[in-house]
Amino acid sequence: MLNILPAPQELRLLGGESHIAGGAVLMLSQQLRSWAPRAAIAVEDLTGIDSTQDVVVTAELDDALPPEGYTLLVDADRLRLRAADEAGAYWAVQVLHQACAKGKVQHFECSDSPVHPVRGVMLDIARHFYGVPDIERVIDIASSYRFNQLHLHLSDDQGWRLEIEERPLLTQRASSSDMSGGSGGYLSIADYAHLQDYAIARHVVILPELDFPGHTHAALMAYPEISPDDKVREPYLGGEVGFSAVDLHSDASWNFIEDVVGSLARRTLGPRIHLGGDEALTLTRDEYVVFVERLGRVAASHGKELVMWQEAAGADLPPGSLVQFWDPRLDEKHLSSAAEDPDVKFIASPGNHTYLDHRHTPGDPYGQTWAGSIDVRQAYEWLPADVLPGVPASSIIGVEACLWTEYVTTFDRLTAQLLPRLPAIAEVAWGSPPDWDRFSIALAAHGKTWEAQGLAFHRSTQIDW
Ligand code: TNX
Repeated sequence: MLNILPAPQELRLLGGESHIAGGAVLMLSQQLRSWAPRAAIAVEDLTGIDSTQDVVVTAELDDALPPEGYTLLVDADRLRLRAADEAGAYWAVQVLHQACAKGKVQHFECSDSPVHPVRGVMLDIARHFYGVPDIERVIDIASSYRFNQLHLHLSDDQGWRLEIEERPLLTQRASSSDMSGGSGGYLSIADYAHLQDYAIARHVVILPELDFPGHTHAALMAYPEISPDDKVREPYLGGEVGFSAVDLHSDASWNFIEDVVGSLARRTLGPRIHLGGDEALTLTRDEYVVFVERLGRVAASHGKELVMWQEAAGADLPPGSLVQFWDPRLDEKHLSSAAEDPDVKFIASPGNHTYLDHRHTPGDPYGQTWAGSIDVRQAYEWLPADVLPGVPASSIIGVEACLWTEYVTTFDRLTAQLLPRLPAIAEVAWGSPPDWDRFSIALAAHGKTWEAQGLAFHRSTQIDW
């Protein structure tokens, strides 16, 4: 067994195994350097046991392969990597890392590419703040499972977590608390730039989210002129949703939105920004649609594609917009009408399979329950096209796992919510051939790696650890 997660589309063991020669690692890194520099750096961590090498090492760009695709061949005489692009080479190196154990690698051949171009992990740093070192570790975990997007939920009722030069009171007044009475925090402009570079080096793009028009208590606290009532607000430490909204029509609100969206767009390297749109429960549907359509025009005017939560389906969003499905309880008709627009594509984050803030089992002491409990098999056994009502598979370009942090108070609890379920969602996102038995054996092997790395994880009784 090679225990690669997510499993490649095709993988064949060839029998036999080799030591990994330091010379071969060096050669591979040199060959990658000119066309896949990040993969070249990542390969250097594969520690060879000696400096000799008698295998022929090749690493070549092959544009006949599908996007992010790669092939690998490792046998007694050859170490051959081919990739469609830089990302494909990087993923191939991640696979090599997983295939190498204690300086040895079993001989194998594999050919692989992802089904979904967008494979995301969402982290809420608004309810509880997690800073640069923690986010870096989440990026490391995500990219080892070939996720290519980290969605950061940066604002909510409980805190505003990104410095915006034009609106300094956001972080001065609305970032220093969290839901546990802690002192919160925020990402400075330099932190945000650093994290994007860190992520890009691992072929992960950051998708930043500022949530509008609801989930805005913290913003209203910092800038009361954007509220519908000018009330002075205190930090909100509770876990209710849907009670806050900016004034929908005032110039003050739209100047604010222009400032923060403009700043976010200018500082974001990736092609997309997420502007929320969930649970705006104080608005009528008509008010909501008018608001998000204007919000979409603001995003477009700053040259970014828009991602919005599912409630925005059915509104007239700019071409290239993505709608993120999350709540299987919501009205289906907006989704299916959005699906008729060929310009609108979908990300699948069904609450009952991908919401990693949920309990693993009903008896867990922490975690949400509104979508039931989600054990690792529930996170594994689903198909995007089966869970998005009225949306054809061809319109679903992404899968994202979401970690909201109302109940996530420490980094250990954070990883114990992610693991072992994240690799299950990685397989759905990558589109690996489903096989629970194969997956559960591989997952047990990964548990040993997490242990060695000091990563807390949930010991699901569904896995023979
Ligand atoms: C719904 S999902 C929310 C979040 C909560 C989450 C808890 C979504 C778009 N909104 O505000 O944190 O449920 O599971």
